Amino acid sequence: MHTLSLPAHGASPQRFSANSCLLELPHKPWRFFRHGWQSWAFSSWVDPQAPAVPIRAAQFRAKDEDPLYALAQKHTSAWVAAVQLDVDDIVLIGGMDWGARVQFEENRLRAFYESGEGEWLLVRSTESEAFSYYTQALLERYPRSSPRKTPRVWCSWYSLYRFIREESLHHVLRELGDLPFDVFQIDDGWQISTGDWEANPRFPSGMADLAERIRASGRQAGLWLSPFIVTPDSTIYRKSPEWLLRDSEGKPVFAGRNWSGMTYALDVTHPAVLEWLEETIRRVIGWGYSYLKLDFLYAAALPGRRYREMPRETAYRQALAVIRAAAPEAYLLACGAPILPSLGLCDGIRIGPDVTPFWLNRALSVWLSNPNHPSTQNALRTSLHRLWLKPLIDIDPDVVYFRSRHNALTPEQRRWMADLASICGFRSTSDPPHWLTASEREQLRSFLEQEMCVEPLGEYRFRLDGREVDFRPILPLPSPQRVPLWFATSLGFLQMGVYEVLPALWESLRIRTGRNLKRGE
Ligand code: 9PG
Repeated sequence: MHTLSLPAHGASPQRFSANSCLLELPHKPWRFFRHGWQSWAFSSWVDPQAPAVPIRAAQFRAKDEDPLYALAQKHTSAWVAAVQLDVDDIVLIGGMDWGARVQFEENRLRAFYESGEGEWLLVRSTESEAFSYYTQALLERYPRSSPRKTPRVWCSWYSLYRFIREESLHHVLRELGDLPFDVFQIDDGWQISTGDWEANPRFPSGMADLAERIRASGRQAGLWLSPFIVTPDSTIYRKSPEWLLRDSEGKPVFAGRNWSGMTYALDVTHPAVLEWLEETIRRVIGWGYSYLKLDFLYAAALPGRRYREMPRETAYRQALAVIRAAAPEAYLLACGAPILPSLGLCDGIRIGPDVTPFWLNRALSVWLSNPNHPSTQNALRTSLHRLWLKPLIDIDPDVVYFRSRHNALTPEQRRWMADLASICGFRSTSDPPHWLTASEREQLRSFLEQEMCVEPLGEYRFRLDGREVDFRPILPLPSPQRVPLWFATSLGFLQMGVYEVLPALWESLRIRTGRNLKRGE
């Protein structure tokens, strides 16, 4: 155990190697900066004196948190943490290697690597300077993968959800007209099952045909895959059980429940899994897709027993490197991804949970103590605390809504989303043009065309083309409320059903019956 002494404010950053180290603080810090493990995981300044509150429903812990620390009493941060000692007085400790964690203990910080030694950076300065030292050090260690222009993306998820079919996508593709999107990305719902990455019967012409139509419209074709998880109905789960990651009792490692049901992690150190991964990626590239949204990536780094024993984030990194090698030219967007081990291999990364056509799912998020759960407020908060990643990788704060139809967000809330996307420089939406009024369509067009002049004004405030934007009111976590678990989950899923599932189902039905053609074209 390495004991650190508090650096002087403004002194040059210290770099050293250690397995674990302790830093005693001179007094109780005002705030603790907690960085979530994967894209969706809560990142924010928190009150270090208030205990860490675990997510109440276990079904969410595998998916929304690093399960190893999901029940920890201490605030636990992945790779980097910071404390605020005074005005403009921040102490940051950041791991440079995979598997670094920092915990807040009473009046000290305990930083450690899950296995072996690694390098650390320790600095005391203002918030922006401290993070920028860390970012610069990471940039030297993990240089950007060859720079590809950040594309403007139309993504099918946040309007059509799992109810996509080829006719609906053909229809949206036509009606996008000359809106300046670089990529048309097909999300979850095209595959036979999670694990069988072939077109399902709702795509009778096949995925290569769809890619061809997208490219003929002058855009790049994008496709969603979750290559490290499988569901029990998949061929892999049924026929190659040895490909699954196992826990200490030999049971498949649960990777969380999503829209396809219960998911399980693959053991990505198994040579047969790596071969299958390579072949799967080559196949979709061969169909004509050059933008891949790779989702639920954390599954490869879940704790478990592996075919080849190695630290879990190393296993993840090696599997991602196989994907990169199979798709050297493609734009790779990592989602649900452990942040640090994705650097240098992916082009972009999601930096917050999913947005929703409402501000907050109070039941699933506040009542279940799960600030990682999809909700626009959660997405904005976590993304705003990860802007320091921008020099390292394209940062995706998720799509922006322009529609007022099927949407409970206020114009001010939609403005915050668009402003954050402009600050990140990653622009995308899922709104089908026929869901937009004429003026909303114009807002979308200018959002896609504009290059905003962004001036940081300190503490989550910005000047955008001369207009001041203050994100501070949206940052605080709502105070926790105790509500029975069954009630919270029922109400939470009901809210998703009303705002997300029903409009998507309705749209899918309309397309099938051909009624869209009168209104939309
Ligand atoms: C597709 C989606 C979209 C989205 C991703 C990811 O069940 N869940 O709680 C749950 C949470 C997030 C989630 C999906 C399900 O989102 O971030 O953009 O691609 O998968 O399934």
